Amino acid sequence: PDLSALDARVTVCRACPRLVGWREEVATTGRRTSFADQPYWGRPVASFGDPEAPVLVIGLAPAAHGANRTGRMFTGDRSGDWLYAALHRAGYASQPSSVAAGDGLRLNGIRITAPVRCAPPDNKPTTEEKATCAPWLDRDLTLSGPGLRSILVLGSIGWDATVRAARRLGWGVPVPAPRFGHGAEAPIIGPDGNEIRLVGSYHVSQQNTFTGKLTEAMLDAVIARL
Ligand code: DU
Ligand code: SF4
Repeated sequence: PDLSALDARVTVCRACPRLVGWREEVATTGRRTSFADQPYWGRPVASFGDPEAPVLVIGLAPAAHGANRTGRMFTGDRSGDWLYAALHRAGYASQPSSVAAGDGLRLNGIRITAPVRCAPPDNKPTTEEKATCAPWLDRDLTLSGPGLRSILVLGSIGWDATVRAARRLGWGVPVPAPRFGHGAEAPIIGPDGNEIRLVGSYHVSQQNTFTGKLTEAMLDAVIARL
């Protein structure tokens, strides 16, 4: 599927006034001292990885000083350190770290996207912002859907967004809607009648990894199910 046109379009979206203001403020006057000598991306973040991937990872939204700085999903922050290390252990990532868009990292068999493409204040998009960004996820899923075998969703916001998107696209979603939890699993029937395994994981944010709510072993175990 040709995801490059979608990626190009999403990166110039300005549909959410509050998020446009925030992503640009962080990128100009709000830069972290440790990154003060770097340009910040400050725009919506495209999906990243293998365009033919049978496995999709769906997070939440770019981090203000992570992907909003580097321009690549989960790149340049602690969440990404966790995620890419795990993807490397599982053989999906060519290297264990993801520090900058030009670091040579390649993903094989996996692609990463998010239901909200701009960094939100406090990592909390509003209901309206989630709805405004939903068509980008729909398009992403439409293009990758026929070849999809599984989707790893990090956190409940991504889970609900994915379930709703699948419904809108007319994919087969169990009723009642499957509920999020770490290790939750639900079968979804994709556009070609392909069964897509939806797998939930606690998000790789520091809130979960620092406190031990999400351990490396727990993350490896859900990735092994993809
Ligand atoms: O130009 P390209 O080789 O199609 O790569 C575009 C983009 O996607 C680049 O950042 C590498 C990444 N990518 C990947 O991670 N894994 C693939 O199998 C193909 C592309
Ligand atoms: Fe556009 Fe999504 Fe960013 Fe809103 S969050 S401005 S819809 S890319």
